[in-house]
Amino acid sequence: MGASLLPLGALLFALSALTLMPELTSAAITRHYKFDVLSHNVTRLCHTKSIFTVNGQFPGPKIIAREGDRVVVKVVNHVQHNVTFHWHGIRQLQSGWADGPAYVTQCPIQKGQTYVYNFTIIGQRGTLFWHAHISWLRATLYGPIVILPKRHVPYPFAKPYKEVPIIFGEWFNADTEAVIAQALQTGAGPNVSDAYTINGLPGPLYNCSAGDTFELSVKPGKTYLLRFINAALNDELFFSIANHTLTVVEVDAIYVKPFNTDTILITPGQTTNVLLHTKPYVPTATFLMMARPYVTGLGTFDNSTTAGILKYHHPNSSLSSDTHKMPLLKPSLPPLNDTSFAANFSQKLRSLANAQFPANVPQTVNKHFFFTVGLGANPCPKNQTCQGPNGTKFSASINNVSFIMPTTALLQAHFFGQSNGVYTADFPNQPLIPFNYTGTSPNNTFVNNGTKVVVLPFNASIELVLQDTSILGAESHPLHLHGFNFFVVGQGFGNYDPNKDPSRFNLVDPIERNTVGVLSGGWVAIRFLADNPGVWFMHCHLEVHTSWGLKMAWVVMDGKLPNQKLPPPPSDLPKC
Ligand SMILES: *[C@@H]1O[C@H](CO)[C@@H](O)[C@H](O)[C@H]1NC(C)=O
Ligand SMILES: *[C@@H]1O[C@H](CO)[C@@H](O)[C@H](O)[C@H]1NC(C)=O
Ligand SMILES: *[C@@H]1O[C@H](CO)[C@@H](O)[C@H](O)[C@H]1NC(C)=O
Ligand SMILES: *[C@@H]1O[C@H](CO)[C@@H](O)[C@H](O)[C@H]1NC(C)=O
Ligand SMILES: *[C@@H]1O[C@H](CO)[C@@H](O)[C@H](O)[C@H]1NC(C)=O
Ligand SMILES: *[C@@H]1O[C@H](CO)[C@@H](O)[C@H](O)[C@H]1NC(C)=O
Ligand SMILES: *[C@@H]1O[C@H](CO)[C@@H](O)[C@H](O)[C@H]1NC(C)=O
Ligand SMILES: *[C@@H]1O[C@H](CO)[C@@H](O)[C@H](O)[C@H]1NC(C)=O
Ligand SMILES: *[C@@H]1O[C@H](CO)[C@@H](O)[C@H](O)[C@H]1NC(C)=O
Ligand SMILES: *[C@@H]1O[C@H](CO)[C@@H](O)[C@H](O)[C@H]1NC(C)=O
Ligand SMILES: *[C@@H]1O[C@H](CO)[C@@H](O)[C@H](O)[C@H]1NC(C)=O
Ligand SMILES: *[C@@H]1O[C@H](CO)[C@@H](O)[C@H](O)[C@H]1NC(C)=O
Ligand SMILES: [Cu+2]
Repeated sequence: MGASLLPLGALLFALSALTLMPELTSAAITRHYKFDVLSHNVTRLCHTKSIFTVNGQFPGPKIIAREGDRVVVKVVNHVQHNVTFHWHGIRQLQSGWADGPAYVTQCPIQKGQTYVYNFTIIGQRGTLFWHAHISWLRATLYGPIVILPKRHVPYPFAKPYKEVPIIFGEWFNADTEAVIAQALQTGAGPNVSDAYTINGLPGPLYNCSAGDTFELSVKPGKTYLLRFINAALNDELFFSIANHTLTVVEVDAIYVKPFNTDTILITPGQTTNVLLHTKPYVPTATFLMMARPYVTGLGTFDNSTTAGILKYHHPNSSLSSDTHKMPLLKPSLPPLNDTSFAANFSQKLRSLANAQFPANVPQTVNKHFFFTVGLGANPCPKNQTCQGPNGTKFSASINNVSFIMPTTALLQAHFFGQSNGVYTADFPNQPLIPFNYTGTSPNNTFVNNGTKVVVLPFNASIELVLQDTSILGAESHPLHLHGFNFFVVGQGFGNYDPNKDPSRFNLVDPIERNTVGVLSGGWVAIRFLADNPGVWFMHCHLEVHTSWGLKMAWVVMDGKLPNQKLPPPPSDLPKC
């Protein structure tokens, strides 16, 4: 088919689609992984419990690939619980069947079943992570994804001496499935975790945990690339290393304009790469690295601190210095509720926006959306007493719709034209009843519910304002969008003002990412191009809020050209 037969519009589409195609250089390879989902007994804080693992590892195995590579992960589920996996932040261009959220893009992999996730990493390099995407199984089923640049393509910063993934988690002595089941039954907030972890280890600040401490042993005068991932279920985290400055160079697999900071803030679902320049000499001290939560909600939370140790060893000796006699220095972390730190930190994040790594911010918008995000309540069933606010049950919603999970996957229903009875396409573009979102809450805090989606034409340019509400307490919500990166073009406190705020949007070098913290008592504005056909989940990455219904899905239709269509599902796609 000659291009000259196409109308000009279609030709432009074809050209822009071409630039999205993977560069099929001989260097691109297929990386094969096998994930056996197993139960294992693990001991932390002197408490042994059975957890789900991949291949018996906790945290799970690291996936390493280069930009352009294909990744094939064969999952075999050996446990009683249903499972799915999500490759968090991977764009899944035309591979929506591999995205993973249960009942959104696939039915779960049941006991004894196998499913092969098969996708190509296109136009991304940096740190991401994988995690289970059903109920609260991601509590222990998670691990890093490291995407190296294409061979012979350097980082836009000095080559680090070593690279170290550092993945934060949340340890519960209790069974996390029992914790969320109990909370949904009683209507109360779920029991909180017993510890935060660094690479699965709580560290020395907890009882019975000093032996489970992450240690980073470094040489003086070197640069280390630390790849931070927040895989905690329900908590944003501040992190700092005593007496060391961190240079942020990448978030969510997008390079940023480097900046120095003593402390980073990382929400669940976010990743942050930093350069750590070690001191030019071997200091006579060891240094704690510590993480503790940033919390804005009114509920109880785990206010504990996880710690690891940074220690130096002599470059020409395999012997570490006698660290026992040395002082152990602690970093100082911001107050647990430091929202101004959160606002300032996110302001500092800017895309590189250069010729090699442009910020392709949509300059015009086809469709505007305004979504409130926040908590609410469900009435208590008549024969029960509930332990949520004022005897109700906790809930959460977007535009007052608390999302009900379907019993079959949305993507299958969409692809085979069987949406009837599964979902409706009437998700509201804006709140049905406007109110003062960050002022005094309305008296009626009950939410509506449904399995509602927004349907978007292919290549629509979207602007979405996410507005926190103060219902049952203003709170920071890390919103995660599947299938896309978006640009964070604006943020502010209070209510978004559609007349004044857009004039201050940054359409030049805004940060591009997949998870953004909606400011507590404020809003963020994001833009993205709906260039990926499929069904894409969007939800708060605080797992408790997702469980309460703070989630929805976008259905992006196929485009006209063959390479703008979602291919049919793989033959081993699980059935419901
Ligand atoms: C884990 O511990 C329980 C109780 O202590 C025991 O019954 C079970 O066999 C152990 N499981 C594994 C996989 O070792
Ligand atoms: C993965 O997908 C590619 C492209 O569709 C296909 O050629 C390949 O056979 C698949 N691999 C596996 C193991 O399913
Ligand atoms: C939650 O905490 C309460 C109070 O400590 C306890 O009674 C309950 O058993 C816990 N629930 C779970 C599922 O561990
Ligand atoms: C660590 O920082 C503290 C406070 O800034 C300073 O007093 C101390 O000398 C530093 N120690 C080392 C070993 O760098
Ligand atoms: C954490 O919370 C507990 C219980 O509310 C309180 O006793 C303790 O002082 C708090 N710890 C910190 C470090 O804030
Ligand atoms: C943060 O917490 C401190 C101590 O609990 C309190 O005094 C302060 O008012 C809080 N700040 C905000 C912004 O909520
Ligand atoms: C309340 O009613 C529901 C549905 O009618 C029933 O399933 C449940 O067992 C009842 N609960 C109690 C505590 O009676
Ligand atoms: C509970 O009800 C009281 C009295 O009606 C009201 O003042 C309060 O704001 C309510 N609390 C919540 C959390 O809804
Ligand atoms: C909304 O509530 C805030 C806080 O009470 C108040 O400052 C603001 O004026 C209110 N805005 C409007 C439009 O009423
Ligand atoms: C909430 O209820 C109070 C007392 O019943 C009433 O004075 C107030 O106007 C109500 N507020 C709204 C926003 O409906
Ligand atoms: C959905 O809302 C209806 C009406 O308020 C309520 O009866 C039902 O329990 C809700 N369903 C869920 C799953 O919350
Ligand atoms: C697993 O998923 C299937 C399909 O949705 C469902 O029918 C079944 O009840 C689930 N099994 C468990 C143990 O949750
Ligand atoms: Cu949330």
